[in-house]
Amino acid sequence: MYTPHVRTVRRATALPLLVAAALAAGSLSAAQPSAAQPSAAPTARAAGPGTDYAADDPFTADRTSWFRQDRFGMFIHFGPYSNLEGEYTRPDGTVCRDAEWIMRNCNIPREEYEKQAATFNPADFDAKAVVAAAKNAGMRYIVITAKHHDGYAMWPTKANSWNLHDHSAFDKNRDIIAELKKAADEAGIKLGLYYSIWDWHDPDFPDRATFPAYEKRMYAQLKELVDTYDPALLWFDGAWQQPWTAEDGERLEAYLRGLKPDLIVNNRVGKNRVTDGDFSTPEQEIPDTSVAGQLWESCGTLNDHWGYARYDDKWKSSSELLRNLLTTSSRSGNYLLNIGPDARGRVPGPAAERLGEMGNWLRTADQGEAVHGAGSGGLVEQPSWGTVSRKGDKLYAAVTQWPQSGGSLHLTTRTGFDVKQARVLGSDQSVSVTKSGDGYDIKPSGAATNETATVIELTVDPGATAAPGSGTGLKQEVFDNPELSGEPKLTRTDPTVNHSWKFTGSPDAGVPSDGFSVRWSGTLEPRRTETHTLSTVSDDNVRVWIDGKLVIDNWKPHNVQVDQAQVDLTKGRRHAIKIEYVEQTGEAHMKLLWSSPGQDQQVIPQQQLNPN
Ligand code: FHN
Repeated sequence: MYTPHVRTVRRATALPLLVAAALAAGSLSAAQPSAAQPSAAPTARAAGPGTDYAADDPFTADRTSWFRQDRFGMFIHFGPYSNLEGEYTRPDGTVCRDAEWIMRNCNIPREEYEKQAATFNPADFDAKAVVAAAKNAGMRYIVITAKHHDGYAMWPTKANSWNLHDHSAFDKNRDIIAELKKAADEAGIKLGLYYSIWDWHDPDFPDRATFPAYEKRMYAQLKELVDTYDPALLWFDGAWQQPWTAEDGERLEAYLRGLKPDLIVNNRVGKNRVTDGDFSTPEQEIPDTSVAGQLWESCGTLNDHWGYARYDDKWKSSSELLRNLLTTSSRSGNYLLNIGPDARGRVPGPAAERLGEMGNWLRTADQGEAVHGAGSGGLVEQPSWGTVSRKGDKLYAAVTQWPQSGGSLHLTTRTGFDVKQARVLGSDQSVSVTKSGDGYDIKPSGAATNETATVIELTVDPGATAAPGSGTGLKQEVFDNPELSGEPKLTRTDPTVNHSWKFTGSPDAGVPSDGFSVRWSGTLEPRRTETHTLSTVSDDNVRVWIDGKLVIDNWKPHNVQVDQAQVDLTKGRRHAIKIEYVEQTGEAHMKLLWSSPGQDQQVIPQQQLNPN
């Protein structure tokens, strides 16, 4: 159950008071938003000192397990922009091209855009077929645009009449989000909903003075979506736009987690930072390494557009798309690959073709094991000839540059481990693995099995990993001043250093939300003898000592920042650790994570920490 660690009576999850009242009174009309709506800001009751919004560690929480295992999802951009199929002919006869941004980038007058939207009739949208295409591709979750920037709701919202039910030529007895939810549930596919905070259509959006009226309707719509469709994930967008602020994001995220504690939310609920939501959202790119401090998902298009554009034939090959998927998995990331249905709701043929080819490759010889449930191949350096992901005692080397006959592939190891067995998936050729220099040489005896990537499965013994410890946490001293001075306001054992006090919270009800400091001390007990990467996620000052040596020193006020240090730790040994942290003003965050070649990134767990 998500509840911020509230040590005060007030709760961070209260619906903004005015919104709650409006919803209760049913005063959210289906009519177009009008200035007549109460414009008072819907302000959530401040959670106040003692609130901690970090409910769990997304790297290990049951709540995020499906997301961390599934790895591959379908993005669907579908809305009234699809009705134009990427082109708008201006009154002067010139043609303007865009997809989901067509209203804005082609300067279509509001009335004209509304007029064309009234003809939108995706009668051929077939939720079962879309879900089947996703499942057949090896996709395990779907995220569809419930509302994009044009503000048009793809479900029968009561917040206004700018939606597929009230403003289209579509069958008023149908609800495509409900159809998709039903089909996804039946197929065992998770459903996520995309929601743009930025709204071009709602007159109250852009101006901070009227924004509260928009925000009230937004909260109401989001409650509709959660209550009606029970989405596993909310994919926010458009939050980069003013007047949306990090504080707005804090309130919204707390509200949603109160509505649905197991919900997964992306970082665009706030301002795209490592402390916003559960995962980072690189777009049309794949980060060079795992993202420090947060889960991540790279989203991309099949051609050059998110929404349907009839002329866009720049379809990426299934090989390129599969290599993107293998790369994201090898870095513990997810890949959210987009389709844009046409005006009738049909999946474009070239899109369906590529998804089918991707699914075929993943099913062939169980090559999908290199993706589903797999993650960083941390035991080795990522090679130039392909990617390496890991799943338990298996390493999956997806080779895109097969060696010449008699040649070998070199893997540089990052830690000591043995290779017990090696085989090429889909081939009975022999594979020899020999120790060589800083790692292993892998020599396959036959040819590559396909053009995309040939997968060599290595069964490894990842070396000695100690059993989980019996730690209780670190000694925590909290000071109600920003100098760590005087007697601590309170001293206790902190199970983990995993805190997001944000703007309104603090370590205790008796400690103000600004101007406090914390010292943690004790010992850290690694489970593997390796060079560990320690990561702090902090706002403001942070310093970390290991065995008396200062290894992280960011001792100045700063916005949310990740700092890292490489430290050699020995299994079974208790290394002294001390952390000092200061919250000056504004947001407050302090998290301590670790990773190593044999340890995936996580908040350092309680059982590996001791107060002395
Ligand atoms: O502006 C949107 C864009 O239309 C599309 O929805 C992408 C997909 O993530 N997000 C925004 C651009 O970053």
